Order: sequence, then structure tokens, then C-alpha cells
Amino acid sequence: MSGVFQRLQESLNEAKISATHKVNEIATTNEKILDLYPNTVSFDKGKHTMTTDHGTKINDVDHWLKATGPDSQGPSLLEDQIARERIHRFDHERIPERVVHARGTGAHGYFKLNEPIPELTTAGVLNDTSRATPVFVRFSTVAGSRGSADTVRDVRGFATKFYTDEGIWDIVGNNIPVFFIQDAIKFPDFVHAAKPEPHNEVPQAQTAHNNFWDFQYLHPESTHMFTWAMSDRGIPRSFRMMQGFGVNTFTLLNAEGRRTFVKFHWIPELGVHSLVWDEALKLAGQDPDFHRKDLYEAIENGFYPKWKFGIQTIAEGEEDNFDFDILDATKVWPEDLVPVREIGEMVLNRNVDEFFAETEQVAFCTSHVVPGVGFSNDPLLQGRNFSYQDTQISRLGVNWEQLPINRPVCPVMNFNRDGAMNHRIHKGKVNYWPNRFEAAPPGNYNGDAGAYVEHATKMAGIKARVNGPKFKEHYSQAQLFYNSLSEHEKSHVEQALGFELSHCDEPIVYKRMSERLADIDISLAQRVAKMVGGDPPATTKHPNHGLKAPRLSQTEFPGKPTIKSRRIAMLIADGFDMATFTAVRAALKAQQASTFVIAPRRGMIFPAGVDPATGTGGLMPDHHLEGQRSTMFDAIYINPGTQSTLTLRENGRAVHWVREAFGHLKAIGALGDAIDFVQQACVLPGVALALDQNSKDVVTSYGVVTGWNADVKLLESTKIEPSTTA
Ligand code: HDD
Repeated sequence: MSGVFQRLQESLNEAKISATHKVNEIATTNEKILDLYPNTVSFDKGKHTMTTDHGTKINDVDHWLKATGPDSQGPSLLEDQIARERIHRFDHERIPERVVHARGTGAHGYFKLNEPIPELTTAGVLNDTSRATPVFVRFSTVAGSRGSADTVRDVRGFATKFYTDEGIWDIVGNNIPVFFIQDAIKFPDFVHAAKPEPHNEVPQAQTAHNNFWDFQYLHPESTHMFTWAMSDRGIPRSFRMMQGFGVNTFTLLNAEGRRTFVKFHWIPELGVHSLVWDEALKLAGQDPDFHRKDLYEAIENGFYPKWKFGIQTIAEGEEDNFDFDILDATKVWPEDLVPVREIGEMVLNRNVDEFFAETEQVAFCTSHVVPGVGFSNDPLLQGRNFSYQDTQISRLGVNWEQLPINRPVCPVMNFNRDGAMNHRIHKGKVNYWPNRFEAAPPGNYNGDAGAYVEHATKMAGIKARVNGPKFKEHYSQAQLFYNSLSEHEKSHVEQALGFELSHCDEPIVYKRMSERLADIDISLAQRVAKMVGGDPPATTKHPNHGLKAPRLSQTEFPGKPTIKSRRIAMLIADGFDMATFTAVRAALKAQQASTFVIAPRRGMIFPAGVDPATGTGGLMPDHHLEGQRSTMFDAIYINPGTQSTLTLRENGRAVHWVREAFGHLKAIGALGDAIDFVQQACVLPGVALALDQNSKDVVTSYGVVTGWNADVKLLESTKIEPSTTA
């Protein structure tokens, strides 16, 4: 550590780190950030001159060297080594994208343990409450390629790298607690079926196609997972508002050598919230980087997302006490049977300096665990433990763990050598063990926490391509999940299936899937079949058992009510009431909401009483009505002002803004004459508005803003569904 600190000191002295991060030095620096500093370069005005990669100064990067005459443009010369270097480097900028989870974004932070668990594990990170373990988290979608949109319906990856004192620990999880397949050998088929179809490479980042649903039908084990993926979990409002699950069954090993099966959980402080489908579809075009920007913006503004860390544990010896196999990744451990124990928390508080070097090159392996954490015979996990190391070698090269973002903060000492892009220089005469110098012996390292010890598990069996007998049951938990959803969540599942299956144009696919849905719930199957052209099934071999379990519905994770970091659009036009605007904006800012002023044009907007001819006294909006849409905001507020309201009322786009926000179940605020405007825009057949004339508080669907003055009125849809309201 002292070496790292010394390097930090040197780097700081040389002012090599960026000014933004200096501001946040205390709050956001950790061992891993310090470790990255020696590799972090910044370009300070006046200090640096451009050079080639071999360090010679360059005086012209605008003109390729040419053989040119006084009146003619001569040919470009290949001998220009400076131009050649630039083009060569450029030609090789891309590395292969991840074969799955190609689209993603990440951030740094820390993990803090609140409750040590020595009875379960020797892992330092799960015992030492004084540590703040650095982490890097990458969130992702699964199916789309690197340039695809953020808000597509998909599972989200939630991969966490802990830089512990005892080495790297990766929990490579998702925002859904189960998986599509039980055995890793099926992964290539699953991914091929989910990705664009081979004959025309269509569709991008969508499961709404024949091959995906054909695969789902042919793999009854996928039923549970696709029900989750079709629920609101498939279209999260934000990475900050998702649960994370390790999915696979791992083990913990204590000092007595006792083993406990474990599943890992991340529970977001902000609650679990989703977009509505129409919003997600529109955002995919209007702002494909919506989730990426949301995370970045929140961290830059100091709204650090936070998750509780939980474990579900089953002591060895009790694993057969369930009607499902605890090693089957298509099953949850229902929380009424195995409660989640919250023992720590994770905060993300720092954006990356460079996307490629950090987020694109970060690489995870389920096989990366620390002493005290181990694997189980979960057949999906066993295959994953092979696959990740392998894919990193092909994507990043054999020395991928030497890359700054991937290297541990503790020493690495072994006789693995050479390979492309090796960066280490090992001193000494030997590169093998045992050696006459007894250099780098295995075993306890420097007397620190113990080495990784494999649990001495008793094994007996016959080699065969099989899974355990309980792996054969596929519908019970799909039913449990569906039954546990609220009514509006169920209707969203139905609509999602309706959308997906109507994009399948081969009758065998949507007809078979309509039948399969009866294994979840016959009435769901009948409704979807009717929608998509299937044959509504009359009976099912697997009638719904009617059971529910707690904490499967996301409505059970409302989170801490807050409008902190929520994006609120404030609509104004010329003639707006400046005093009210200023008061409302101050009130919103006091609650740490992010406000954005939207007007018919991004040019000075003048309040009532100010003559535009003077050119002063106006307000410059952040965006104009066409440039940003209501989809990009959590709530909208329409400011009063006779002329302003008149202008907005006559502006089709402004009316659309209000109607769309209303349709997406967003909180809409209005004052004075703007209330009439909102009412006129939104009162559509079948939709009711509740107008609370007396409220002193503005209640949003996700929080309460206190302290507004008594004039503030509440406008709210009676149809607001809290869990799905963004
Ligand atoms: Fe995987 C990436 C999550 C099953 C093989 N996976 C990857 C990432 C996440 C997951 C979050 C992105 C990591 C990052 O941000 O870089 N994968 C899961 C979960 C699974 C799962 C939760 C089920 C429990 N995966 C799974 C199987 C296999 C793989 C069964 C292969 C047998 N996964 C990969 C991969 C990837 C990957 C091909 C692509 C890029 C990478 O690893 O680094 O190796």
C-alpha cells in the first residue's frame, strides 16, 4: 500500500490527475483509484506538446506529407511515418465486442460491510467492517451490440468487481434472479437464438423474433426466466433502480471448514422502478444512451447510487429440504423460505476517466473468488467458470489481468510468464516452482489472510450427461412469480408477450408459445393467444397452483421516497410568470431534483412585463420542445403566465408533451392558468384527473416535496401505478 500512496503523491505533485477528480478527492478516492493514477494521463494546456507514440514531437497533424509542386497537388507519400502511425493506430482501435452484454456502462465505488459473518466465511471482505473495499460495476444489456439502445426490453447485467486485499472477487450477476438455461452447455444455442437471426441479422437488441421464442418453447426450463424478462424488470427506469442478483449458487467456507450455500443480492436504495413500454420504445430512438447518461449524470451531480448487499444462505446438509434443486439457476430461493440477510452496502461515487480503458476493458470472471468464497455444483456456474477466462483471452489477450482496470490492488506473484502485451518485468533467475531460492512459495502470503483452500468435498458418482431429478420441474416457480405480481404488473407481462409474439411471423412459433403460456396461467395464455393469433388453450397439464411468495413483485421495493436526482422539466414560453418560476425552481432544487427549462425555442424567453426588445431580463432554456421529449424526464411542471400558457396551448408539441407525460403515468405539476391547460390537454375519455386544491405539499408518485407554498396545486392521474411510474 505504501508504494501505491507514494505513487499517488508523485502523480498529484505532477498534477497528472484531472481537476474534476481533485475536487472529489476525499469522497471518491480509494485504493483502486490510487492504483490507476500512474496509468492516468491528462493533457494540461501549455504543458504538453503532441508527440508520436515513440515520443518525438510532432509539428503538423493536418497535412499528410506530399510531393507537391508550386501549382499542383502532388501525391501523398507513404514515407510519412507520422501519418502512417496515426492511421495504423486508428485502424486497430476496435477490439471485439463482448459476445453477450456488449452494451454497457460502468462506475467506480466502494463496498462497506456492516455485519461480519465469521460463522459463515473467512473472507476478509465479509468480516472486516473497517474496510471500504473498492469496486467497479458494469451494467449492461445482454442481446444488443455495443451501439444498441439502452432501453430495449432485455435482462440487465450487473457485474461487480471487488478489489479486495485478498484479490479480485467478481460477482457477475443480472437484475433478474434466475436464468434461461440450467446447463452451461446450452449457452451458445441460447445466445444464437436470442441474437439477430443469421440470415438477415435482424432484429437488433430485441427478443421479439421467431428464433428466440422457438428456443423458449423448446426449452421449458426457460419459462420462469422469460416471465421475468417480460415483466417490468425488462425495462428498468435506471441502472440505479435495479436489484442485482448473483443468480448462481456459490458457497461460503468458515474457519472450521464448514460450508454454506449462498446466493448474493443487491437491493437499490432508490427502489426498483421501471419505464412503461411505450416510453422505453420511444426512448430507444430519442435517447439511446438514456441509462448510460442517467448513471453518469447522477454520479457527476453527487447523487451516488447505493445498494444494500444481502445473502441468502442454506447450511450444507439442508440442501435437499426443498422441492426444487438449490443448484438449479432457473429457480429462486423464495424469501419466505430463505430470508435475505442484509450485511453490507455498495456506493458508486465516481465516473470513469476514459470509457474504453475502464468500462470497455474491464473483464469479469465468475471463477474469481477470494478465500472463504467457493463454488457449488450448479452446472451453469461450472460452465461459466470456464467461459469467462476464455473469452477474456480472446477479447483482451492472455495478459488481460495486467490491464489497469483489471489488476488487483494486492500483490500478484507467480510464475505465469510472457504472452502478448506482457507489462511486467520480473527480476530474478528463476521462473518456476519449486526453486532453489524459495522465491514466491505457495501458501499463506506474508502471513496475511489465508490462501484459497478448496473444500474437501466428498464425491461419488457416475459420469453421465444428466442433471439432478429436481431439475425437471419447470413451471412451479414461473407460476409463483406471475401470481406474486400486482394486477398492473401482470397486465404488463401480458402486453409484453403480446408485443413479442406478434413480431414472430411463423405460426408454429406463436401458436406453440400460446400453449406454453398455459403452463404459467391459463387465462394469461388465453388472452395472449387471442391477441397474437394463437389458439386459446382450453386446458393445461400444469394448472396454476395459486401460491405467491414475498418480494418477487418489484412493487415491494419502493425504495426511499425521494425526488433527489429525478429529472424535472419546467415548461415556459414568452410571458411566463418569473416570480412563480423562480420559487418553484428553488423549491425543486432544495429537494435536489435536477431541473431543466424547456421552451418553444432555445433562445432567450422573456417573462411577463419584460420587453423582448430590450434583449435583457429573459431566461435561456436548456432545451426546446422538439429537442427533448417528455420521455426523458420523470415529471413535468408547467409554469403559469397568461401569454405563456396561451402560447403553449397553441403549440402542438407542448400539448403532446403534457399528454405523453400523462400517458406515461408521470407526475404533472401546474400552477395558475397552466392548470387549465393541463386539464384540457389531458382530459381524455376514460381518464380522470384529481385536483387537490388545498395541498401544501406536492406529492409525486415517488416522493413528497415539502415546503412549497400554499398556492401549489397537485395534479395527479388517478391511474398512477407507483411501481411503474418513472
Ligand atoms: Fe455471462 C458476460 C451475467 C451465464 C458466458 N455474463 C456476462 C456479463 C454478465 C453476465 C453481467 C457481462 C460482464 C461485463 O460487464 O463485462 N451470464 C451472466 C449471468 C448468467 C450468465 C447472470 C447466469 C447465471 N454467461 C453465462 C453462461 C455462459 C456465459 C452460462 C457460458 C457458458 N457471459 C459469458 C461470456 C461473457 C459473459 C461469453 C461475454 C463477455 C464476457 O463474458 O466477459 O463469457
